[in-house]
Amino acid sequence: MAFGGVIPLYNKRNGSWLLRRVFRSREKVLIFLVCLTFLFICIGPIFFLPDLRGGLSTKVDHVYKVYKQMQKAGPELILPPPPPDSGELGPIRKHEGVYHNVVNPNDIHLTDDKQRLMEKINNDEELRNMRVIEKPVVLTVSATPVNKVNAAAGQIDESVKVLKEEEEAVESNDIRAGFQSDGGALKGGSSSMVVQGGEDADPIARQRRDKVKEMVLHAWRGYKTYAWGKNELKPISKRGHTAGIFGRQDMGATIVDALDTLYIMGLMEEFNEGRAWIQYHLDFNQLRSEMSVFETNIRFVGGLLSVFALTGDALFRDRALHIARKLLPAFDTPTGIPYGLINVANGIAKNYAWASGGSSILSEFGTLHLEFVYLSDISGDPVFREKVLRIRDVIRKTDRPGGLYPNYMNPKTGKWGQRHTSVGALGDSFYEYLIKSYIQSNCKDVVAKEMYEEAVDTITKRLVLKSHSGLTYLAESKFDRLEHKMDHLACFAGGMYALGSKTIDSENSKTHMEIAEGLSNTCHESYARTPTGLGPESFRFTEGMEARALKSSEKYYILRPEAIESWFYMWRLTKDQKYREWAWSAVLALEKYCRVEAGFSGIQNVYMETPQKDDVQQSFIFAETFKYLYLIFSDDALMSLDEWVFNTEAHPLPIEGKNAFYRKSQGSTIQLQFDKVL
Ligand code: DMJ
Repeated sequence: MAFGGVIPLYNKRNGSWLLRRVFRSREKVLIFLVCLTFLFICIGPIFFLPDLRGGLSTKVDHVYKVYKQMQKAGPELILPPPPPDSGELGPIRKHEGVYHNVVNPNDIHLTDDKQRLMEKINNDEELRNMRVIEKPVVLTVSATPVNKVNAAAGQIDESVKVLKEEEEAVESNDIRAGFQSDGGALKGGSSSMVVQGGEDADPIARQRRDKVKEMVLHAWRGYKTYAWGKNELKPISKRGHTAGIFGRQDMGATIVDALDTLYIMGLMEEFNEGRAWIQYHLDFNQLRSEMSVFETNIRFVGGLLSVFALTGDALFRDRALHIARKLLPAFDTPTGIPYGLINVANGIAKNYAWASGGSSILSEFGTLHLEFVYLSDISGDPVFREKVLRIRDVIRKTDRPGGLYPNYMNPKTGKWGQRHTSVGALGDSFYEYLIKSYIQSNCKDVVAKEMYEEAVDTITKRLVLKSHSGLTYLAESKFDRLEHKMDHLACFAGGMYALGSKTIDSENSKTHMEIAEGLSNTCHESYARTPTGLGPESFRFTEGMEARALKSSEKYYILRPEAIESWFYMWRLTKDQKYREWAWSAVLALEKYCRVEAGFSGIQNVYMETPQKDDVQQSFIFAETFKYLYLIFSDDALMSLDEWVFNTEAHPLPIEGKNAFYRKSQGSTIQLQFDKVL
């Protein structure tokens, strides 16, 4: 409505109508009130409607999050899924650990998905109400007994307090074990064990190692400043980030994943900040949403076990035990093959809807052995070993099509799912854990050895190929057809072949070492053939293309370690200088393309001179990428491969009988007073 309808805008003078220039004061008040009401209507909702209350930036964030989730959910959210081409085979899309298969419309998991959506809505509400996590309390572990620090800080969280006797045990002996004045060197087994220090004789290597350490400090400070206690950092937006694998709640994944690296690098101030956070805040009783059994095991359980072995600090063992026990309901299936996801609050477990008719994934249920066996040994609780031995038994006794292990197995029937085999995504670390279990057991676990030899022989015969120009690569098999694509994830296999070749003396050892060299070289080629010097997520081999990504969804680099990991093993096992040079090129590329003011970010296209950043500092950059780089430029005695075996997240675990830090439990099973029985 115009003002002219309420207030007369014209005066009649000398018989003609003239526009009024001034208003009376009552009229002015009226105009002011109308304007005020109008303003109130426009701006009021920002303050009163709950969705907008956080201000415009929160709203934009919220919209962005929803948009991202829809993007992840894919077109199935809006469109009904297209029918599979034939049988259950369908296109697979993958994005950072999330793999989509075409959804079967009758799939019971669709109902599941709806439920998940509801849970998500509820969880969002919970997240809003979540407690604020304080900045770290800095402890000086070697000088200050744990109990006294607790008392001084006056903030023991009763729900996560370890038994008093255990804390005292820590105080009295073990915790100082890693803090020797000789830089962490301890007499153990037959050799002198080095877990800190370990400078190389070569001054260039020493300088390069210092650079890696500086990068770690830069990334850690960014995380500490902007995302402390969150799972990961968004180094450009400078805030926390959490992926679904972590259960969408703040569980400090970066802290747990980084801790052993900080320790090995001798960054004790940072290590102690992390330890304090774990002591006061790492509590899985707080979790209300689903998380990945596999990721929780390799990052949280593996990370904690590693720092327990390194330091002897019972806090870490007890947290590992606390978390692993939360995962146990996932193993309650007719076969003992665990589900991939668990809601630790209610013990309800299930599989990803996209995974071959509700199957479990080989690389997930096949990557528990190292952590679970070690956990049983240090806790005295046999349950963990029993779980992984049962898994092994089932997969060993089930016939494999063409000798290859398919990527999926149904946990209810024990039948293999789709006939896909990959040494990259969905298969990778299952193979890695066979040889590493054999190593961890000090070559006593001969079943693991046999399984490794059989699996690798078949892979060698069927999937290891050479390109036109002679590059060795690992293809994938889909229903007996080869796909000439290799994932960045599969680059770990260079290291695996090398480790196997050095560990098992057989007629194949030489060939396996050649394959190791070939694969490590091909992964390097995938880096060298990009302007950024960083490798793509997947690369292909066709008539006209070698070691290059084809689709845009294959061109990103998310700070992954696998190529560097294989160069680490090759350096240690061959001493060929070129592996150090390749690692150094990767350092320079990370600095140039991934470093930002608050840390390190992945990039979206390795083939662009000025790539967009993905704004995520993955927790594994600390656990793996930085650790392998640091160790490449260290003396071999530091974290010697004769004493330690690295889990798939690069958390070192001691080799039984060869490593004084194995710390096997002498007494009865450890009870934790903070465990909630489900
Ligand atoms: C890590 O979390 C582990 O190495 C896992 O086995 C697969 N890859 C990621 C990092 O790329």
